[in-house]
Amino acid sequence: MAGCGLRFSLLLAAALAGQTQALWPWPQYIQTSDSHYAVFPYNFRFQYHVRSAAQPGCSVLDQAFQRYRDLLFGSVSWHPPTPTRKQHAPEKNSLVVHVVLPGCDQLPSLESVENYTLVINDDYSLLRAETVWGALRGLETFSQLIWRSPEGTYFINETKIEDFPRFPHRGLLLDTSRHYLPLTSILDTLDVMAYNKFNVFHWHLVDDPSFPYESYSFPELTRKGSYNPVTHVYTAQDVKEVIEYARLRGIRVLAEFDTPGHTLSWGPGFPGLLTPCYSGSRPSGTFGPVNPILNTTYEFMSTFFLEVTSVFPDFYLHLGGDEVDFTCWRSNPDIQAFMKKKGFGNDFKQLESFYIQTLLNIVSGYGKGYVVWQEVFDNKVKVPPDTIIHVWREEVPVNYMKELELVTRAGLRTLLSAPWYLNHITYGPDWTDIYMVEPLAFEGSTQQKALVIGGEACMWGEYVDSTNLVPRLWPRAGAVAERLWSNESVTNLDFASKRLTQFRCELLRRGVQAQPLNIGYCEQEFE
Ligand code: CP6
Repeated sequence: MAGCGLRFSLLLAAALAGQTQALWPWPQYIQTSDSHYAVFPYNFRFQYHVRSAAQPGCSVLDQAFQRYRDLLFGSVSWHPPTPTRKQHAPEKNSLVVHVVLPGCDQLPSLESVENYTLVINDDYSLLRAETVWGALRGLETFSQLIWRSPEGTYFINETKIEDFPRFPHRGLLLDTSRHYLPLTSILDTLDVMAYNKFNVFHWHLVDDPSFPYESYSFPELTRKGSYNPVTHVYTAQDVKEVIEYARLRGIRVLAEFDTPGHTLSWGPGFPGLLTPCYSGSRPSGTFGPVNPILNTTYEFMSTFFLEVTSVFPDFYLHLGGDEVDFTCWRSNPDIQAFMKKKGFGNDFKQLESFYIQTLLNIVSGYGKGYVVWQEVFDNKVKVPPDTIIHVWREEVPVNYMKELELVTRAGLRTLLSAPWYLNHITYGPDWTDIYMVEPLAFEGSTQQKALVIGGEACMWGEYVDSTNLVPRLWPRAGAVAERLWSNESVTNLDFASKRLTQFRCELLRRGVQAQPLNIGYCEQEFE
């Protein structure tokens, strides 16, 4: 990386002089020049290279070509302008796309290769990628390179980009339990995720307040657990639509069904599932976490997760395991007796471990991998070595950097979210703290650092619904997106600030109500 600093500062100067279009996230390697080409919408087309493994009929790329054409030039039929001045720049009338491996009908995965090379020069304009997923990333970059002169002519500069993600898991969590998010909010979010090169939608589907997931094995869960079983549910068709919409954008859907805590909404639809809390010697009428001492609980979980396994095709499921409150378990005499029988003493972490271990066995029996919140590791649950530990706590029991050190020292893979809570807002430019996090700034070997597979921005839903989701997400989530995609040397705040401000204006132009970063204006406001 010795040459990186110099290359970077030269580009910085060029970008600030307004010669380079603002790219977000910043690519790994880029070389540009002042010479540019005109792009005429009525002439321009995306083309498959003759030797590309993907050809017309490839759903992922055919549809991406259409989307990017619409984004760039508008979807209304385009009339050639009468040029007021003679156009001196040579013309580029196509982008040739060459994909090496077939796979248009597959799903993206943690192992997907997203590398691409984009070359725009006198001889050709070529996007080359190993996979369709890499081609999607390259198309997004291509769309960010095109700029428009005040007269309305489109241009693209001579450019060479070689790009790849720093981390393979770049996620965004939406919580659809605290507030129901309409399907359109989710789909719109997937679009903007793709603009930011995010590749995992972590769907925190259900939680204490509501159960909007429509279960076909246990329809009562939805009927009794959703805010409204007609209007506030995700039907099987909705879920299919989300998964396909995400796939077409190279985004995985990581479904979370959080247990044994955060499950109050499951109770009414499956009586007996939750632990009855006691007040003195009598049930108080309130309920706690899933009851871990009953066979019926595990029978239920077997059936429920068999369904979930077939509905969500990603290899991974998120099984939660966070914030289990022991008060209710402690109050219940049956649980106390079970603890005694098992020799757990007074250590409820062992009971929690018993539950989680049994659940993990069920789910791994279905051939799935899993992600769990960090408490599962903190509470010393014996987990299979391929478990992914999701770090979310900032300071407790240890600082999150220390937690990454401990998890990776145990040889487990990990995801970082602790510094990336987008639902937390403060006055002022609060994206910079998010941006300046260095995920590998912990004590550890190279092997340990390689176990950090990425991270996720989280939008918990207590104070967020479809009215404020978009401006709260964008462009702030972009700070996480760049941290997870770009080279670790990309940390200059002035450079980031200029590009993110411009990217936010581009989001407005694309119809995303992204909030301002600071004082200023965009050319295309309020469209
Ligand atoms: N809901 C669930 C939440 C949180 C978690 N799990 C949460 C709590 C505190 C903060 C951030 C998130 N709202 N189910 C923890 C992963 Cl600061």
